[in-house]
Amino acid sequence: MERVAHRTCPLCEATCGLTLTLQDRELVKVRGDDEDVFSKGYLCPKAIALIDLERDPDIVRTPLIREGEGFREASWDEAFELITEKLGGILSEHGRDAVAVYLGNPNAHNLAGSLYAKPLLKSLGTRNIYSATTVDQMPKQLAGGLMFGTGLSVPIPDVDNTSYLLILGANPFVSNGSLLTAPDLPGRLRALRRRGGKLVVADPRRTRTAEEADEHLSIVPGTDAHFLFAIVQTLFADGLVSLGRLEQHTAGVEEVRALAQPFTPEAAEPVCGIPAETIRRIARELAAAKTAAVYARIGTCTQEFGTLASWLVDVINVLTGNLDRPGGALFTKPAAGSPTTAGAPGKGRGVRTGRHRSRVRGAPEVLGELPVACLAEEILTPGEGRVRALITLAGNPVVSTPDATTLARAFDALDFMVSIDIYINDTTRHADVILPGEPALSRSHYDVAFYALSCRNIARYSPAINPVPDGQIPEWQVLLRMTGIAAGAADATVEQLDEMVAREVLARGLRNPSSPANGVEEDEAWKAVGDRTGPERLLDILLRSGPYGDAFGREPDGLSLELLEQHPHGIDLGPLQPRIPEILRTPSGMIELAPEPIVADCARLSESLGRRRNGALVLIGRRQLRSNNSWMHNLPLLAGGSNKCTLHIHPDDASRFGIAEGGAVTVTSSAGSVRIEAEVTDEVMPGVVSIPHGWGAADDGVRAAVAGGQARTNSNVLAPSDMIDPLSGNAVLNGIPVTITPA
Ligand SMILES: Nc1nc2c(c(=O)[nH]1)N[C@H]1C(S)=C(S)[C@@H](COP(=O)(O)OP(=O)(O)OC[C@H]3O[C@@H](n4cnc5c(=O)[nH]c(N)nc54)[C@H](O)[C@@H]3O)O[C@H]1N2
Ligand SMILES: Nc1nc2c(c(=O)[nH]1)N[C@H]1C(S)=C(S)[C@@H](COP(=O)(O)OP(=O)(O)OC[C@H]3O[C@@H](n4cnc5c(=O)[nH]c(N)nc54)[C@H](O)[C@@H]3O)O[C@H]1N2
Ligand code: SF4
Ligand SMILES: [Mo]
Repeated sequence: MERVAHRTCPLCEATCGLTLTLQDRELVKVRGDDEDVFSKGYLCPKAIALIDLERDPDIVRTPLIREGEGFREASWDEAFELITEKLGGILSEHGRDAVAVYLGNPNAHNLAGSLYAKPLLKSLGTRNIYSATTVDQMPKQLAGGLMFGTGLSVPIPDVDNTSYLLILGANPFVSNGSLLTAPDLPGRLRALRRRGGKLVVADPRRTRTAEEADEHLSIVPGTDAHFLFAIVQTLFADGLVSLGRLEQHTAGVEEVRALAQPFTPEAAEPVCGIPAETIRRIARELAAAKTAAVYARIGTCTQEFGTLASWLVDVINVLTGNLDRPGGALFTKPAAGSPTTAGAPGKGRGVRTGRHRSRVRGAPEVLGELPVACLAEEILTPGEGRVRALITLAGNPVVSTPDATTLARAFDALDFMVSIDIYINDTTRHADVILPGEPALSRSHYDVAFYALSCRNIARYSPAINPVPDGQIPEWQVLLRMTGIAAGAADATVEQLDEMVAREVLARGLRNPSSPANGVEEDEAWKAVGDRTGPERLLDILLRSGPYGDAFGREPDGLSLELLEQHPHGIDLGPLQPRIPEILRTPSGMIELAPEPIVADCARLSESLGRRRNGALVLIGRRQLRSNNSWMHNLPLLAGGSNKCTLHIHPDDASRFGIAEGGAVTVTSSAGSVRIEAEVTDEVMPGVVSIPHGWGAADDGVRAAVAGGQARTNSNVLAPSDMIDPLSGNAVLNGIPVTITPA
């Protein structure tokens, strides 16, 4: 029987609404949902590949247990028994910190990870928590946290209304946006230009986004902080600083003025490669524009000065009076689960780092995590406190994080490893047990993470459209079973554990002074939630106790899951509104423009002002339209064509190093060496080479027939684990010194 269902795409941060056609349970057609309140029909090629994802024969659908070099299928009971025995043994013999966890990117894209990973971490009680965040956006979260007070205090550029947008280190025409949830971002950026606005892109590559912009600035990798500081210096020197309404809410302006002094455009030019007069002009344009926003993403985070660059982005937004005003950069007010709507408005505990440190190199904890660049050494270095067991949850660190070769070796040295994952890939092939989640269409969906970062306030829920296949267990239940095991309560039922989690989330919601449900009786609220269970119950609680919530009946017109169920195309809660001072959670109740840890790191940046490029090469990455980090190369609808794992190299460098188009090249860094095919192109600037990340390269024991048939190189073999941004612990994945020779 043919049927049609509406559903939010779970594959990237854009959260497009999809209209799916199914033949019985089989997905046969994917279109953009024209009636979706947010995406209005937009979709990208990845969404079509949901068809392949549902039917990929290589996907794991039953628990697997290691047997020799391979795996055998096992029952759930057998798998959980083995985990109880092994993990329980390690926990009781060696303590909580002996078990490490790595959380991957898809956790932010599904309700199981978004709602049930936290209880698992809590019951494990380990300090060895690692995630894709420290190869991604940790610098932005830390900078926002220090300035505004929570780990999710991230200003979002008002793309739909701004008249000037400066983008650094992001390529939304390919990535579809990050820390900026805005379906059809390409269309929104074109609309910006159509209404007379200006788009400027700073990137070492002439990306598709740069090609669509009014101006492309070729910037030397890793030097965004120099460039941005020179803009700040110009704003002060030219008397262009004007905070407007934020004046009374901002501390540290004079400190920033002093810090900016050495970073004149003339001093920045030889480091960042952008002419001094261009830097001055951009500063003046930003100040003169009716409204303007600076937006930066992965290229500016995964680098040496990631936190400083991320901080300077919002320093400029503040100094030009564009923070927290329409057309500038504003804070989302999410409907569910945000720390920016928790606690008393206007003041809070703020964000501190270094509450504990990594055992081997002493790297500080940031937002509860240690840098994933430390994981291999924590496993391989003998001694008290060594990591002996690992749980990976929807992550592929052997492909996504630094020094892949050493990390793979470390995983082989573990006493026990569990991977909750749907593929046997470069990471999970090292596991002792693999536990799969259920297919995407068998789960319900709500973007808890991304509606906290969207360019409008949005709420949209998609129910599961297929039953969970026989023999599979929903991922949220897998996580609860693991939670029980970690808590030493392996016999607790999923129902008991789920009720415990839900009671706690409810109690927290009712205690929250910012919640309209603050003070509602717990019994009354529990009754209002009725007999929902699992993610639906948690989501209902979060929505009803959230800022638009119905407060469990007290505000009858407010949000609830039931209301979202009646709106399959989503509910638009309106454009972003100013939230300062209400959103601030710093101890001072002010925007901290010059937070102490950041001020302390500025010396490192000043010292680097003397650096000159001396003909050496640096490596950067790039994303490809028809792929998604490491895990969609096995889908035939996305394979082939332009989706090639090649080394981009400028013609001048190709001739300098004797490299021919299509020729094989050996690329070497301090961490390792790879062989890859060259693609000579002036899209990259001279002195810079680029390899896309996400291509797993292991041959043995991986189950991915389509991906395995493509030429591929794991670029993170080249990323040294000792290169991190010291403040955030984020790995340096862009701007890695390399040498190349024809192979
Ligand atoms: N050199 C370089 N490295 C990078 C980057 C870069 O730009 N350059 N980018 C970084 C960024 S931004 C990110 S986010 C990270 C990503 O790093 P990771 O999150 O470690 O990697 P992914 O490729 O997203 O891996 C996702 C894993 O989840 C599994 N999976 C997919 N869906 C599900 C599901 O529903 N349930 C479960 N349990 N598992 C699932 C996949 O099989 C895969 O193993 O990579 C980072 N690495
Ligand atoms: N098709 C597709 N879409 C994706 C993903 C995917 O793998 N494929 N991954 C998703 C994920 S997890 C994320 S986090 C987002 C990321 O989304 P974006 O941040 O838009 O990611 P990229 O496309 O990698 O763009 C980063 C840009 O930074 C540039 N760059 C590198 N080094 C520097 C530098 O030092 N300075 C500056 N200014 N630029 C630099 C690179 O050339 C590149 O163009 O994309 C998401 N969307
Ligand atoms: S842009 Fe992202 S959310 Fe939209 S269809 Fe493509 S993968 Fe899905
Ligand atoms: Mo990411």
